[in-house]
Amino acid sequence: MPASIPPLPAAEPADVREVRELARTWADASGLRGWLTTVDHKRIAKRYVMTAFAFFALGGIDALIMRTQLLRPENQLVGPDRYNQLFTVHGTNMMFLFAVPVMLAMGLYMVPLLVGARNVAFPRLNALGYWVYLFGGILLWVALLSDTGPDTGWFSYVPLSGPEFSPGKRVDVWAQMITFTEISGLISAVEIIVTALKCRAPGMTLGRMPIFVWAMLVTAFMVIPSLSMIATASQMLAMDRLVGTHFFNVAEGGDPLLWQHFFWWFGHPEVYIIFIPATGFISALLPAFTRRPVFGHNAVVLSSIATAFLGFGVWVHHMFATGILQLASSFFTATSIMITIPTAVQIFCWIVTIWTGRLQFTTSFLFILGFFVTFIIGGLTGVMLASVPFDQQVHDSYFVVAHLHYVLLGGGAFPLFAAIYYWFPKWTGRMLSERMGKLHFALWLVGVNLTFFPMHLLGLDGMPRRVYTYPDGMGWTGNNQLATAGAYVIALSVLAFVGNVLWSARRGVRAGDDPWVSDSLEWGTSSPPPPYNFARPPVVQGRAPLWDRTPDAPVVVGLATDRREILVTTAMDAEPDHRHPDPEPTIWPFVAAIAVSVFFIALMFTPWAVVFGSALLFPPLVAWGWPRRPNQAPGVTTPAEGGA
Ligand code: HEM
Ligand SMILES: [Cu+2]
Repeated sequence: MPASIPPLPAAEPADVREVRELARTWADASGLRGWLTTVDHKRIAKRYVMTAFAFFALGGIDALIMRTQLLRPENQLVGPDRYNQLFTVHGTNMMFLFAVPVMLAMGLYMVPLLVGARNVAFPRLNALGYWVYLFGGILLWVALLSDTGPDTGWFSYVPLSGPEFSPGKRVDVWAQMITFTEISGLISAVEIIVTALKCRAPGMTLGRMPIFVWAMLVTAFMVIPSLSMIATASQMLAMDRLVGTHFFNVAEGGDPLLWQHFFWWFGHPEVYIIFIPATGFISALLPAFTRRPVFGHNAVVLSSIATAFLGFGVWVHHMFATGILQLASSFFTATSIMITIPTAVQIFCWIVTIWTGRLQFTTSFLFILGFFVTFIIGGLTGVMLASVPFDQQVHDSYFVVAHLHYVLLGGGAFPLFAAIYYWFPKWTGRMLSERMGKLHFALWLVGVNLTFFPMHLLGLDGMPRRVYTYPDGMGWTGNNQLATAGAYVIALSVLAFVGNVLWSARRGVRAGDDPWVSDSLEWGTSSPPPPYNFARPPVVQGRAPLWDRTPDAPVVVGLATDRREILVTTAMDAEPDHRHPDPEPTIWPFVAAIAVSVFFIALMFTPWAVVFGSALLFPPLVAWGWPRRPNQAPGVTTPAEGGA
């Protein structure tokens, strides 16, 4: 930590005329047209985050209905058929429409700012990703409201989800909505990988790349094999259901366990796709609230990478109850326990950072502390479940529901809220209210533990998961009442959060450009950032670019101001390589997303959709890539000038 922090921001202000021209070049059209055509990563990512939170709220209402149903034994609020749809849509929504997209969206917003870039690598593709995600999400919720909600659980095991036991369209909705969200997730991953590797500011060698960017890069590399696996598997399921293939049909030589392997080869890494960005938030935030760099930078980065590799080697721990070979069970127990090692290394590094830091007890920091408590409980029950004899006992019981929520809420939602309190001033120029924030935190901490802790006991008492009611006299009533009360406390806490966001966005204290006196580049431009992020991209001199900056720090000059242009740098050392034109706003990704939606939704009804859906998709793709006249697409790739 520097003794005195050099004046900010060094990357600004460039010459007034230059800035005015940049503002004109990077401006979106006004009104609805601008809204539909924008390719600004910040606008798109903000939309992603807000949409994901809307899905979180819907999933929360769904959970409240389930918890209200389970308040009393023999309750009749919802029947078994509706309850099946409720838990399936809740789980599917929370995983596919909330947790993964919100994490990737945080990356899409913050990675370009943290590496000093003007935009993500492929801005139009990014826009397509958002629209496809939105339409897929709407499909799921419209289906639930019209009594066609998927009802075979968020992992849709065959043979239950096959054509024989699940006729009708419910499972087709599930299979197609998976495809929608996975297209969008894969797009986000490509954006993040290329932006992190090719668009870093000069001087930001890989060794100096912020831990958060590492975390997003590692996550993106996990997304590619795992989400493409589930997208493929869900299409295989759809084909079994719609055109009579037999991938999973035993009678015709297929194999239902194959589905489970496919699903969990995606499903376990998915947990890390949620958790690793969250670890990135913690590493990004701690320096501001402990006033020191994160202890063990290299160890934390290497642990993320190790987690990613090991994360693909544990999937069979979800299948211990299927009668696989004992040797296989032992192997996957070992890997599952092993994967706690890199996570523990990270947690110890953070504890040292906190131990030796000068602490600032902001709401953000409280959420980080809450993460430690909650996530560690989930981690410990995870180690218990990794042991086969224990898992055999509590498989498919409420113990598992308790475990998975402790991990997902502790390891995902707590750090996410911390990050939102930290970056909200970056996005809006205003602070979130600390008083409301502390109320939100207190209710959240109490609510989460009150809801999910009793579920451990219910599970040990033998209460199965996915049951719409239970008989009196099982001894389950008291703990169910606690859990339901907790769910309402969580709802209050979310209301406090939403109220805080709505109020603070308009009335909050003005933040200034760098309210936390942070170390990383995103705070080196104005808050909120201009559409082009940095008038003159900075040149990085150390791991904590703002703290390490000398007063005479150089900046990048020579990028065009009269047309959109970004600087491409080399992957390892971030040396200026060439200037690259950045595409203009366009409507075609939006139109293409509509065509994709018609394609996949019609596919639930007829295989001919492949033919006419492709025909429909062709024109927008052609228009999207149509070359523009030379004077509109200047300087294809010219060598960089200036630079450092
Ligand atoms: C915010 C408060 C939440 C509450 C009160 C809640 C409550 C519930 C309830 C009651 C169930 C059904 C249990 C059963 O009948 O077996 C459930 C299942 C589930 N929840 Fe949540 N949940 C919440 C948040 C989340 C979040 C944020 C995620 C993911 C990030 C999540 C992921 C899941 C999954 C994957 C299932 C399993 C669905 C299935 O059995 O197919 N939940 N939750
Ligand atoms: Cu797992």
